[in-house]
Amino acid sequence: MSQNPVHQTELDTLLAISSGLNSTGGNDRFKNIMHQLLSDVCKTIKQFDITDEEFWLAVNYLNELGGRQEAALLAAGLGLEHYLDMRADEKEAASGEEVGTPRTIEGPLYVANAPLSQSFARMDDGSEQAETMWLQGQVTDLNGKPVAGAIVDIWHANTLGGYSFFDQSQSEYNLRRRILTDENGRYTVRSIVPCGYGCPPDGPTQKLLTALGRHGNRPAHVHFFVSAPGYKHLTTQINLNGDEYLWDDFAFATRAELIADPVKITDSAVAKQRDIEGEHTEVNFSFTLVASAESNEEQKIKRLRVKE
Ligand code: MBD
Ligand code: FE
Repeated sequence: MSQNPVHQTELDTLLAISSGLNSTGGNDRFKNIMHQLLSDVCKTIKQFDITDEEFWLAVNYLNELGGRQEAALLAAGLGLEHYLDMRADEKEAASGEEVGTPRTIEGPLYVANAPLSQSFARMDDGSEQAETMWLQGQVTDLNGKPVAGAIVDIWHANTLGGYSFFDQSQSEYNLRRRILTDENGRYTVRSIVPCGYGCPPDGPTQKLLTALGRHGNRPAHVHFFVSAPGYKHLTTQINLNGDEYLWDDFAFATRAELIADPVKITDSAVAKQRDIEGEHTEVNFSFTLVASAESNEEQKIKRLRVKE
């Protein structure tokens, strides 16, 4: 089928003007990106013969997404945040640099400036009837040398899969702490075993996922930022082994190297030593950091974050 050259020229002209290519001001990179994006959207409209109704449904969906502050949640759910990790991994592999603990997505639920403590912290406010989690590990470099004074910034959900701040029913900074590693590079926290997260069932992200025949669940996980002067910033998570969604995460964040095996501690002497009432769950996870070549690698990527 031959396309009408007149109409093609008309669309080309429209897209060039609408993306600012014919204007003097503005940002060139942004113009070129918008031009590609608009071309792709028009191509899709044509290919699927998108109706006016479908088009306005999509436009109003964007309003709904913004209204519920779920754009970053959808970016995770569509695998786009994971795609950024894939690209970062690829670049690292191509450069031949040594790698430490693998990265995985930050997700949309971080809150900056959680309480900072030395070596140890209790993360939960004691308000929930939950299994106690004793989480500990070491931060080392590629040679196994301990990194003292690293900041391990930890955040996770409660037993309902909710995160403090976003879940207004929780106390401020509940299940969010920053720990400075001790002289042996070690960190320890007492917390509660988290449950997996599920997208708000009445929200726009879940609505889109449902239309794709997908669920919006994540396995039980704990988020980490690990940073220290002279080392590349690490954004990662661990998954607790045994969760039904372990390899079916709607946000694609699971990696084999990031699975931790929860251990049931029944020895009352150990519990007493930790000042824990009875049986509890221990989780061990250690991190390997890579030395940074440039100081900007020591910081987490720039992104709008709560309380930052
Ligand atoms: C989460 O807890 C999360 O970590 C991600 C990536 C998306 C939604 C909820
Ligand atoms: Fe999470």
